[in-house]
Amino acid sequence: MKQLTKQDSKLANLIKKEQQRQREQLQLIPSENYVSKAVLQAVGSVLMNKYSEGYVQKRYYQGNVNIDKIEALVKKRALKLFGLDEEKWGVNVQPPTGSVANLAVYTALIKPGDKMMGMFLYDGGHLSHGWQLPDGKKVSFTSQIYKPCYYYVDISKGVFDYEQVEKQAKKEKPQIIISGGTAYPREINYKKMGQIAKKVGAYYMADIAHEAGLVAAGVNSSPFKYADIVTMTTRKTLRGPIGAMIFSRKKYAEAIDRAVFPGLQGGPLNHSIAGIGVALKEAMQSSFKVYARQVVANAKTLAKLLQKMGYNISSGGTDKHLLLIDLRSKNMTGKQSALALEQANIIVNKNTVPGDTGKPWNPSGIRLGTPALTSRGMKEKQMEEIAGFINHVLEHQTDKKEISRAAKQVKAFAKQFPVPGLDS
Ligand code: DSN
Repeated sequence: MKQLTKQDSKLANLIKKEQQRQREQLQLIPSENYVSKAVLQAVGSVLMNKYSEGYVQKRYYQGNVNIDKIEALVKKRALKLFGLDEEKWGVNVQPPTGSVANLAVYTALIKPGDKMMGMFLYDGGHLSHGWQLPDGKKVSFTSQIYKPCYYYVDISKGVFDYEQVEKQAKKEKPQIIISGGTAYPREINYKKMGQIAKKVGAYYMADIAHEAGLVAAGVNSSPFKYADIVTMTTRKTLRGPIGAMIFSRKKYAEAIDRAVFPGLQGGPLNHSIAGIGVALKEAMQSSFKVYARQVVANAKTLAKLLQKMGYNISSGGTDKHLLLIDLRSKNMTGKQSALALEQANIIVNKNTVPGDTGKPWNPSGIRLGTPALTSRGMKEKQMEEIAGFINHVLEHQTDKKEISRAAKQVKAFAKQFPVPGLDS
């Protein structure tokens, strides 16, 4: 940071403050992680100087000889990591985010006004799967273009009843069915979802943004056998930089490429694509499997411990990297609890829970995840300490003295664990 500090100390200082924050706080937002130094170097490279509209060997501008090789390599690695046959599957690595990737899929496969069926947001779905508020307000652009409908968890269990999902699909007759989202703690039955989509003549898109790293490591099941399209972001459990990928059966690949460029975007983020390539190589190592297994073991441990402390864990536990605490039985709110935890250096996000009666900006739950903590080398033993911190802060959330005492303890605890990309 020497050059930056000399040239722009204001910005350099803010970046240093963020580095400090990432060291001193416990990062439990399940969609966040720490990339390696190698990923940071690729993303901070001169690749960002180049415009590369188009695709490998089909660019609109000259000078893409190296970019072509990079994009081809990243695509090859992406297919290899998920065990896909290049003859049967295509992959587009250019979307800058998951929402853009999803929009590209809809643009390629369905028409404006067509129906999309996704997981209800309060039950763990995502904005880009056609979210509109229960009062009809079309919050996501996808719900303005397409007609959204949803499937729901069984409120008493917090899990999907696939017979109900099938009934709903038969009633709604959507053109595309989407699984995945941001806050469903259980594995999705991809086989069942694929069968339901087939029965109603819909495309099946599995959005595995959250689970991508766990699927790659074989720790969670894979949707590729059953889905027409699989989308994912690269920054979550896959531990890459911000970016996204769209995997599609070969017959849809050309339409999807056209939808990404020139349909929705111009020049791709070459630096980010290279960073994704580095992360994909890292994810092929046996150490990544160990990491992914530990992510899930940590989440299960945290869920069990919090349950023992009297918290209502949505669906009774987790199969993956995230858990959702329904705070209604404790007479706590998501917003207040997340703020108190932040003051104590524990970073989570407020979240809606199944059957939520609160508002999205003050919902009844908080969402916790273990990918970032695990990247810092934390294991079950540390989850015990963290569960203790969380419980203590939640129980004393209006007690300023207790919160500031906890903040000091959490900071000292966090600083013992190196942050990848910064300290290792
Ligand atoms: N913002 C992401 C998450 O936190 O789950 C989803 O896009």
